[in-house]
Amino acid sequence: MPGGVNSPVRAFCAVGGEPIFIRRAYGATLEDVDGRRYVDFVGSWGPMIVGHAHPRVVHAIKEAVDRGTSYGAPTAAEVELGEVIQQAYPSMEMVRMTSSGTEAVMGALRAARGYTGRELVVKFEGCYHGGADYLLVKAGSGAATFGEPDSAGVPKAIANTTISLSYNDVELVRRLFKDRGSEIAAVIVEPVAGNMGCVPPTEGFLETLRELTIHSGSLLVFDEIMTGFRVAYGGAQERFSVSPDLTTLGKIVGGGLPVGVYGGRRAIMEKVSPLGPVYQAGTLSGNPLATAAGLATIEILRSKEVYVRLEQLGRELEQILRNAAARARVSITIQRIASMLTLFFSSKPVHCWQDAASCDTARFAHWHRAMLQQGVYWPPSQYEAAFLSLAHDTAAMESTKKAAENAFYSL
Ligand code: KE4
Repeated sequence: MPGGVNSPVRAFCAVGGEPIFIRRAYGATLEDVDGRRYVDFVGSWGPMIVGHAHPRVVHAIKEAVDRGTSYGAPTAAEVELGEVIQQAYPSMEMVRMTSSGTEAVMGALRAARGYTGRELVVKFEGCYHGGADYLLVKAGSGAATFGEPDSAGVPKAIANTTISLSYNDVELVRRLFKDRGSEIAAVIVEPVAGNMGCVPPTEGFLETLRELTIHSGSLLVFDEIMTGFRVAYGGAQERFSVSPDLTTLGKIVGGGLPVGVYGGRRAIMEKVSPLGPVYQAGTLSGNPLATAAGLATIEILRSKEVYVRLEQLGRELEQILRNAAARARVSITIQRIASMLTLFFSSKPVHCWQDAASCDTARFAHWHRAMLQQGVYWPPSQYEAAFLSLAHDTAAMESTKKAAENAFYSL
């Protein structure tokens, strides 16, 4: 396997050392193949918000597996999961399930292009929306010019269908829409960015995207694959009261099994095959085991106290890290929304990719190794978000506090 992994970030290239091979996980704990235990702040990159191997999730999967693993036919569970999603995300009048976030994003943007008859897609530097060619695109030479491929193998012609702007730069977006609004099929945005580290939207950013897309007949796509059921039960669109035309979900919605979802206004989704001309399909879409895990996970999240507890844990972790850094006189920035946060090795706030790129990644790598050696498994990249779960108990937070104090002193 390239790099010994099935997804690049797992290879620890950004922090050095060998990736840890995991044997099992439970609650907030990972156990590696040598029996060492870690407090887990990766949570499989977001899905494990109720903790690993939650008894109710395990039971739901065990119940489902005895009835078979896949039928390639509709099931009641898919409809039930669709209804639960619709209740939590009223903007998603119709939904389609896939097996990954990448596929959900591809489906959403193909629907947006099919519905508007336009081709141009706008994204933001530092936001990641999975592996579709036209989204592996970085900003072009001029601010609002066509994108440049951000990966080998992405044809220039494909990159030319995407423009990548600077996150939170309202003026730049306004200028692009003034010049080319009528060509834009969709703007896709992480409503709270997690893939350059946690970067919240500045006041008015999401509202401006909403206003400009309505005015120009373009569609607003919220990629809530990370923020969905994370920053609030109803995601960022509930937290910031901005309603997109299309939403993508993933991660938590599958409870750790492969589920992606896209959906939105009925008029748009009715363009999707077999109802309409926009083709999108998937052998394991709506898989019975994955929908069972997703339903069980969301069921646990439904109670209001859950997000009060996750906010408390987020605040506690933030305070632990701030105090430890201050005691060691290390200058950091922490940015957090609910139970997702990033510790930036930077003395200034991070509002966009340029800010994030100026962080001291060498210092982050040293700190990460020091935390790992003390049994804390932090995301192995400065440009990722860390995640808390309902399973992070007092003992987990206490050992994190000790590890952080030592790790900052070791810098
Ligand atoms: P997947 O295809 O990996 O299920 O989802 C892609 C995706 C789409 N949109 C957002 C906002 C995402 O965060 C992701 C995937 N996130 C990364 C973590 N930064 C997954 C980890 C990995 O790539 O291994």
